[in-house]
Amino acid sequence: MRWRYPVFVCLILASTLVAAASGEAGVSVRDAWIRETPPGMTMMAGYMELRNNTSRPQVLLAASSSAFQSVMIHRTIVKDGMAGMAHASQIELAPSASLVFAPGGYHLMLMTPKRTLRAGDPVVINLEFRGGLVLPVAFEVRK
Ligand SMILES: [Cu+2]
Repeated sequence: MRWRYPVFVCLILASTLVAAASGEAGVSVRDAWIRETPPGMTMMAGYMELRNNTSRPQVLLAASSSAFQSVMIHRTIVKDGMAGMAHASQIELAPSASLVFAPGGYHLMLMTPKRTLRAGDPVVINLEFRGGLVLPVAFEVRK
């Protein structure tokens, strides 16, 4: 099990780099996680807190990840007592505003994982903003 240590150090370095990159980009992400599902499930959900550190609006247009066949931005909506999900084509973050993606609200719908993801696994999801900014964010799978 000696090989585990260098791998672990690399992961810490990788997440530090991702954090540094998001600071420069003007949009930062905190508490990014994916809810673990039983193996074989074709859909998972990702959550995070987005913050716009700039003085202009930032618009999230799309997300993608090599770990999933596709990623969509969704919002859970309750209508007539029934919960459903709607695709959000874009999300505008006002200057200095934060937005929380959480169960029951906005989430990243992660379709068809390419491998089984277990608690503790790191997954990178790229957030794509208007203007061409692409922010790679390290999500952690949690129970
Ligand atoms: Cu959804």
